[in-house]
Amino acid sequence: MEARLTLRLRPLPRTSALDRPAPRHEIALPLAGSALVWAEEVDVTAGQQTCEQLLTNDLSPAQRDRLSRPRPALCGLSLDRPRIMGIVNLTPDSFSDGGRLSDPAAAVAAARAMAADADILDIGGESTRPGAEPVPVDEEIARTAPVIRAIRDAGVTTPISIDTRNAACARAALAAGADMVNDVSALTHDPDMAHLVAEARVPVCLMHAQGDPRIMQDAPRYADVVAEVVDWLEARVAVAEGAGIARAQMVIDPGIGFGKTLEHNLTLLRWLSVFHDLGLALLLGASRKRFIGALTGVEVAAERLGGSVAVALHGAGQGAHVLRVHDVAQTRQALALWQALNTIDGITRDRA
Ligand code: HH2
Repeated sequence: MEARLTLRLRPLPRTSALDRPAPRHEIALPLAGSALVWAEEVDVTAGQQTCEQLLTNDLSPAQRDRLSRPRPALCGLSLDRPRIMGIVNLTPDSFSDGGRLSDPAAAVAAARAMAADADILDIGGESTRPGAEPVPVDEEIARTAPVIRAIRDAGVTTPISIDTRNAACARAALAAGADMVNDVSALTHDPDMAHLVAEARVPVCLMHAQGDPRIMQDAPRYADVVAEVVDWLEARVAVAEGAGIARAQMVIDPGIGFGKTLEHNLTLLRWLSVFHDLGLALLLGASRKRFIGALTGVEVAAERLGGSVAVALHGAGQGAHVLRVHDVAQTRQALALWQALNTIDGITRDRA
């Protein structure tokens, strides 16, 4: 017998530049607190099956609230427009920029330069690319904590996220001046991580992955990738809540490229707005990833700028709150245009 799928709401996102006519203000629902993206129609879905289409005024107050409520500020940043998380990989082996910042002074300089355009700096000392071997935690701490301390000593006040699956590394990073934890295992890798995040009262990104980085791309399989990723994240949110982490501190992420085929990645990107049904802030990390190379034939990851920007703008149009990217200045420029084009008759929260 087939397992029954949970019904989810998939708002159909609209922006001013792309849609005519202008929003009907009586029913236009801002998407997850966005000042630029809204929905008038919402599909009731079971996995990738649409069961029914509703207008937003057919929804219950609780459903409307879940889909539209402004998400709490993240590290002091309001989330009514997409925020850029700039990637600083302090690893010898990251898939697109490994080894570039092996010298701490170079890392600090790169982080300072990136801070001009990034809203958050995401600093990592362990590659989680497909096939990557785990790094001893002492080594991971030695790569990250001193650089975070040096960035703070250099006067950079941009919020810093530590990209780690290990509580000891997160603890050292927070002590050195980091503000949030980005855990690609969604607190499954290290049994101490949930407790640490709860105790430190910092935001945490919970990302979906199927399988460990070493083997995750071997043969990823889903009966319905949308249903499974949403359900899995919902369960991880419940575990995090049970461990004492406030929902206001949580960000969810479908984990593009983590145990997913090209088709899985594309499906999740097309269905991104369904993640707003969990009522949390949403992060998208697709920058330079392999699926962009697979679609375009661009083998060298660092040359996937155009594809990366295209996916970032798609994420913005689906109401993603945080875009995790390597090419920060270029993404900032693209978003500035996207924002300008969508502001003409875009809704604002007070008009909706
Ligand atoms: N992707 C990577 C690493 N961390 N964190 C979140 N929340 N979401 C992501 O999609 C994500 C992530 C992989 O990218 P990168 O850091 O460039 O590569 P590597 O893991 O090889 O260092």
